[in-house]
Amino acid sequence: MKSGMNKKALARICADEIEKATNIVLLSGAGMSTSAGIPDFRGPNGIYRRQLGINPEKIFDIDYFHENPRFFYDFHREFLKTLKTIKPTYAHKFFATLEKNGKLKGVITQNIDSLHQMAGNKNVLEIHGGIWKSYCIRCKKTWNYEESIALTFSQDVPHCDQCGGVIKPDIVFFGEMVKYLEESQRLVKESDLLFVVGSSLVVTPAALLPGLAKGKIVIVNKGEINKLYLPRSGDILHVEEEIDEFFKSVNKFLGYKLP
Ligand code: CNA
Repeated sequence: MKSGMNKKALARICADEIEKATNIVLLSGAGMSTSAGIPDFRGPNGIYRRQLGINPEKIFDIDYFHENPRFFYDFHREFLKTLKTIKPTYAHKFFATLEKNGKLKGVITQNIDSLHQMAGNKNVLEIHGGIWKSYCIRCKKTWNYEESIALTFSQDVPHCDQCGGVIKPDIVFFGEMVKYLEESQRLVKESDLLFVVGSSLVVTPAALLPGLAKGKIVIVNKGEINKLYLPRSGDILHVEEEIDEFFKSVNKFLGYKLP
């Protein structure tokens, strides 16, 4: 695993790899959105560092949701309010531009903030679900985005009008199955350049995906990452830089016009 070079040298290597590649895939994590104003989990200002009285890891714990859904909904309302005010980051726009130029085949995201779609990416696999719909955990009735938002802000804990069950957004909690796993695995296997951006690589099965890559892997993450599942013999470049700043440097060599 190469690293330790200066930012400009790393950016040059990265730009060269992008120029050579024809099948780029991005695996993104919460670090990709921190500069937009959404805290991550494990970074220095992450949600896991908050003093909430209850272990913050329980916010997305399915067993705890069944026990105390209000804890999640108090957090979720704040998250939805934040989403109304934010915009895609430089890095989101950079990867949307790579897709527009036929270089990037898809984004596999662990994020639920929809910033990739806002930036213009079309092929986005939200493996941890998203905020687009919600459903009753008892009778499985579903509500679309607008209905879900209205319910979330009109009731402390939204309940089903059909059976009285608790409503849950279609976000994958710890203890639930991820979505689009086979499609994600296929994308990674077929890629000739995999970017892993803003992820601590702690959460599985997302963290297992880079292990399937046959081409080069570029990890851009400032802060500790879990290297346990990374391929031992793979061609991996680890860039420990601030994400937006790094991709600005990369684009100095490529010259893409960003939206
Ligand atoms: P994580 O475990 O919080 O890791 C994020 C990593 O990014 C950390 O190592 C940080 O140090 C690093 N980082 C943060 N900001 C920057 C930056 N500007 N430049 C460089 N590095 C930075 O997050 P993962 O995505 O690995 O964990 C998976 C969880 C987080 C998924 O289940 C997500 O749903 C969940 N999550 C998503 C969001 C979102 O949708 N934006 C927000 C918070 C958590």
